[in-house]
Amino acid sequence: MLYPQESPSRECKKLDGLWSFRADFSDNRRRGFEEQWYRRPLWESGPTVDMPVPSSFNDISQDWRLRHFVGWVWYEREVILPERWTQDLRTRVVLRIGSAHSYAIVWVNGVDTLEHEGGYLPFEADISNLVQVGPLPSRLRITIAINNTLTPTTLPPGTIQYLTDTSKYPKGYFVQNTYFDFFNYAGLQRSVLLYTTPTTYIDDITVTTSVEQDSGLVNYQISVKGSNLFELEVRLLDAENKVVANGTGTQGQLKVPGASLWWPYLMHERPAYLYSLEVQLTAQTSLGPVSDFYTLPVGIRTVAVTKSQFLINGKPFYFHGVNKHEDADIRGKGFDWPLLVKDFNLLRWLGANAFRTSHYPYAEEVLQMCDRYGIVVIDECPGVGLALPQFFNNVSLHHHMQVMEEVVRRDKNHPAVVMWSVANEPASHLESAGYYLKMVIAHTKALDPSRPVTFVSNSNYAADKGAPYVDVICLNSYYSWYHDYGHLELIQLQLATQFENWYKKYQKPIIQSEYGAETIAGFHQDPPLMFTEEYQKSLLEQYHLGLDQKRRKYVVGELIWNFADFMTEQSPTRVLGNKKGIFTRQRQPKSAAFLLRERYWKIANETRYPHSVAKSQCLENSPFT
Ligand code: GCB
Repeated sequence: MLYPQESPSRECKKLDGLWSFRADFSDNRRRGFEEQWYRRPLWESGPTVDMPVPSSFNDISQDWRLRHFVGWVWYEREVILPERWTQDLRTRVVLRIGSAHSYAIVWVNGVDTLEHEGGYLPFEADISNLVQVGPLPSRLRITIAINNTLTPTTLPPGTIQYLTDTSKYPKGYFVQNTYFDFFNYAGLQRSVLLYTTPTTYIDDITVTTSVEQDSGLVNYQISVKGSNLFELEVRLLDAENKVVANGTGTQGQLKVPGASLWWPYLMHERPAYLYSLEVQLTAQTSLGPVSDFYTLPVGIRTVAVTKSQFLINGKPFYFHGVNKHEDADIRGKGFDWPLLVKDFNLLRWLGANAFRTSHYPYAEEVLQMCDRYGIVVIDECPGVGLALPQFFNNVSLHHHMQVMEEVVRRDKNHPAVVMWSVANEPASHLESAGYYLKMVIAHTKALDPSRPVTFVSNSNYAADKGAPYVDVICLNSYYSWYHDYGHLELIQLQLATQFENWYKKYQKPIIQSEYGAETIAGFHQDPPLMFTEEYQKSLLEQYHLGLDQKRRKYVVGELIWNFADFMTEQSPTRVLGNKKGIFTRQRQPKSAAFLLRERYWKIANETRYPHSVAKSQCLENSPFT
């Protein structure tokens, strides 16, 4: 699924802004369907409120019931289309929803148009038939019903628990149980937009790259829909807009002698080099000729895994980075440009070269920034909270595979994405989980043979049933936090044992994919005590000593938990959310951020190519120091 883009043949109309909104508070949450709220303007069925899009709906209003709402919410918006969209029958009009968590039904002018299961991923429908009827039906009413309920077969899974003791709970009382540690924000959290293409159009482009001696090879495959009578021209342009290779047809290989490779941030003096692949389609249709243009950024790079290394462009790559969440005050998981740019400025300040999209695929704009800034991504699907045996069933497995298809289809062309993660902390000691993970991983590898695949484990090395199928072992451990809390002196020993056991058994590179400590900004205590900034720093220091023992051997990365504080469900162990951030939720540094920054820049200077460049140069010359 190509990211919507303006071009000489395509127009985009973003529907960001205020939508009408109504949560269905009826007992069975189905009044909206019973009364068919999609048939008429939403306000005619009852009171509506203004709701910004993109945003989660939870933290916008003063109504506590909305913050914790479980069930169907309704969004509606009217749009006026330009005449050329509705009158020119060579134009195809598409409605695209960036994400709707977790199940969505879409009506256009009251007509059932589209359904989608799963949040965090885009879906779209050709609505030309609905808008190109009769004289000027240029006013369009879009209604979107979204259900945020998590069940044993959604991803992430959850359960609905009815509490039936009438001495404690009112009749019909239920709670949503989740098995992950972030707030289940919902709504239209990414942009909704309309875009056009010609009726014969470039439907998809798949690019893979390799390097042969001095040349970069760009393999492309283009899918065209709408007609079989077409021609395709392909041009590859360098960063100065000079054509460096060209081709024709639906597939081919472009050779770029002396190619500039895409390198991660701080790994090379010229990181994140991007070419542009310009695709031009010309076709004959019954209504006359049409053309379509699409430009895809392309980074030429290779990824490979050995028994003990993660290689990018044939050189050992060390992930020194973070885990993130899409999370901020008020907007929840709603996409926000200022937040995005601030986060990338912080990542670069920190000297981070990578992050994991814990625990779901992030907005496409995030990955585009990663391509442009050289921030390497472990792209994780929403396979989080697979904690109970009943979650490993065939329906879930089928859905999980479908989700991986959608993730790979959306993100396959990003050079920044170097590995897929199919799950976080599944109950991988179960036999059923072993089979399940084997199937999802095999499916993902078949979808994309060019990238390694992993899942993130917190199981014991001897018990884990999924590890045999991964390319890289990713381990979460919280020594001196959830185990032996307060005993910082045990971290090095326990970490060494963890690494040695796993490496001895599997002989695969290992990433410490999570470690960290809950820290309330402004809490201080020396000698360090839990929850203080000093304790977070000391815990990190102990981990770093342990990591350095194995760093040049087979440990290929460390990702702190977490980049920033983030919201969770309420619980006695969470103080307004998870506070393991090295930045606060408002993106201000805790003391640990400075410690990590010193470490990451030091590691960056040690692992930079070509080595002939003065080692301190990247630190000294960086505009971000
Ligand atoms: C984990 C989870 C992450 C949690 C974190 C914590 O292992 O992967 O989602 O937020 O621990 O802070 O407990």
